[in-house]
Amino acid sequence: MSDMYTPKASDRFTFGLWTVGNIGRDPFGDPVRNPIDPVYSVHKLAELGAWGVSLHDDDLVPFDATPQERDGIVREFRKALDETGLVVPMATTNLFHHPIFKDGAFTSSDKEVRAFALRKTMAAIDLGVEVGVSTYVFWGGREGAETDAYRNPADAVKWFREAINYLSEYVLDQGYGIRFALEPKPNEPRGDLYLPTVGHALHFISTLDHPDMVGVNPELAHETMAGLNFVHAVAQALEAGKLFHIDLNDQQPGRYDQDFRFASENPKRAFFLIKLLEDSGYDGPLHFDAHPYRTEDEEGVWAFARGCMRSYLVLKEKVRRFHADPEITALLAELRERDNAYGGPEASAGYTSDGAAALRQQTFDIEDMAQRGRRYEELDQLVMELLLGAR
Ligand code: GLT
Ligand code: MN
Ligand code: MN
Repeated sequence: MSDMYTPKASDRFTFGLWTVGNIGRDPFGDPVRNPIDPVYSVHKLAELGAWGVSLHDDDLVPFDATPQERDGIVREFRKALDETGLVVPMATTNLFHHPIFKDGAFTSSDKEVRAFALRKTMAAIDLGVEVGVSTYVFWGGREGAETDAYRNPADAVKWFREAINYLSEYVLDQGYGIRFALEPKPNEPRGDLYLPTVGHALHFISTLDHPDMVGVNPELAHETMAGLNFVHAVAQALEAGKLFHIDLNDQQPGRYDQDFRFASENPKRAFFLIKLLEDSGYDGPLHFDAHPYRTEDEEGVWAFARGCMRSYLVLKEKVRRFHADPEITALLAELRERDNAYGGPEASAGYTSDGAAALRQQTFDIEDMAQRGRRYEELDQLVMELLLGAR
């Protein structure tokens, strides 16, 4: 069956190999699904209408593979990409699974571990470039602590910076022409992670040697875990020109990292997110970093993947209808007209001492300003009725 919500390559949907390949292990239970061969995932995702896949080095090439094994695996994988037309816009390093990273990778207190993490990442960047990536993600899953009794957290930030600076130079030295995207998360698997939110990451980027090469990869679940509004985080990243990539999924606040199917928990938030992305002209990958429920077999995995993409397209259509809805557009126009009626001195004109003097002299009708209703109840209800299918 195909309808207007059937995804196609031009929709730019991508999935991590680790998402559809998630075997449903959790801290309390063993895997419930068999591992899926990346080559098979590539074919299945292409069939479902995805545009690309992303990967950790270890998703494709096992940690202990020999160079010959590695080359064979990469050859087969590239063959699958050629056959299907799927692309790999993003890759990343697994710096969290192996026991050596138990106290961090770039921020490990152990200097030798920090050096190994750097070398592993260089090799993973080489692999990413070999499969055609343009963005390289850094998620510091183990970059954090349960206790601050030993490591000074400021040293951790410094080591993190040194690693990103080093790897930026590596990329420049190799002439790779790729960009980095930092992915914040407040906690899990560590008690607390460094660079916990998009805001922290944005400031950190401004302290780097090559800030232009580095942006963010915000994840809906992660900001939501921190109790924050993901749409606002993405807006700030966009406004700073730093939205290099995005991880779409869903999440209830105050829970473990649920990584639910996109829009399955809070479709209204997802609607405002899509509205922001589409209205801003974001043209990067729409990357799903979510997991099928642990209850699912393989069929459920593909239903999950299809569901992520369909929900995006359904809500994108709602965004189109929002902009075309006569009642909504009339209300917006009315509000805007009144909001912009003021013609006196203001911040957008920039500061001049004459302007500031004029502002001091400006007469404001405080009573009238205080009385103005915002009509957001009306507007939000129109949005709700649109989402609920009543208009
Ligand atoms: C891991 C994490 C994700 C990150 C991935 C990239 S791995 O699944 O939960 O949020 O994006 O390292
Ligand atoms: Mn993620
Ligand atoms: Mn997550």
